[in-house]
Amino acid sequence: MNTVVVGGMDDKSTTTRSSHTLYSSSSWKNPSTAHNDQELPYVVAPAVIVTADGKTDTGTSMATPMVTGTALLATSRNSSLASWPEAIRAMLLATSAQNVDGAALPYLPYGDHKDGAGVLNAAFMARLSATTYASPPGGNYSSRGHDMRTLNFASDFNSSTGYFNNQWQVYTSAGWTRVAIAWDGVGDRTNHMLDGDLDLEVRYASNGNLICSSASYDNSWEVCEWYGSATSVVIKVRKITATSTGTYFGLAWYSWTSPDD
Ligand SMILES: [Ca+2]
Ligand SMILES: [Ca+2]
Ligand SMILES: [Ca+2]
Repeated sequence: MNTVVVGGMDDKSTTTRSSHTLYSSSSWKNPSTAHNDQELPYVVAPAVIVTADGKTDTGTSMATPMVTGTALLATSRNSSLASWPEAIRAMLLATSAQNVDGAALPYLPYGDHKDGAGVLNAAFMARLSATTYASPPGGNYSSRGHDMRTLNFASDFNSSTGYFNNQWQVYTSAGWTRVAIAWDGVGDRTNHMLDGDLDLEVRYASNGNLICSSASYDNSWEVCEWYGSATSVVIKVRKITATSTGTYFGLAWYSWTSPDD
C-alpha cells in the first residue's frame, strides 16, 4: 500500500518508443479489495534483457531496482524527499509518461490496465525532484511541481464539502499535463485500510469547470491527465472518508509534449 508496485515493459532493444510493448510475463491482475478498484501495477520499467552490474537477465526483478534507483536519484538531488516516500510515489505516477498498453491511464475504476500509469521516466523524475519545483499550496506555479505535507483530517478540510482548505494554482504548458497524489495506509494488499479516502480534481482557474479528476476507493493514490493548450488550473484535494487523524501526503504535476522532452 505504501509501496510502488512495479511491472515490466519490453523495449525490444531499441530507443524507438513506438516499438515498445508490455513485457509479456508482467503481472497485471488486481487484488480483491473492499471495492475491487485497487489498480496494480503502479508503473512499469524495462524488464527484458537488462544488463546491470555485469549481470544480464529478464524479469520484473530487473525492472523493480530501476524504480528504486530512480527514487534514490530523486533523493540525491533533493534530500528532503528522502523523508517523503509519498512525494516520491506521486512523482513517479506523474512522470511515467510513456504508454505501452491500453489507455494512457487506468481510468479508475473502469479498467484493469497492465502498465499502470506508464513507463518509468528517470529524466523526468530527476528534473521534477529539484528543490526549485517544491510547491506548497496557496502559490502560483509553473507547469512542473511537487509538494509533501502532513494532513490533519479534522482541521485541514472543509467540514461540509470535504475539500482541502488550500489549493495549488498552476500555469500549464501546451501538451500533456498529469497530476498525481499519494498518501498512506496500513495492512497488506488484501487486508488494508487507508488513512482515509482522498480524491483528486483539477479545474480551470477561469471558470471552475472540471478538466480531469480521479476518484477511486481502494488506491492510496489518484492520477489524472489531459491534453490541451497552455492554461491555468487549480488542483483540489477532497477528503471522502477518514479512518485516522491524518496522513502523510505527496502531490506532483508535470507537463510534457513527448516522453523524450
Ligand atoms: Ca496504459
Ligand atoms: Ca491491473
Ligand atoms: Ca480516492
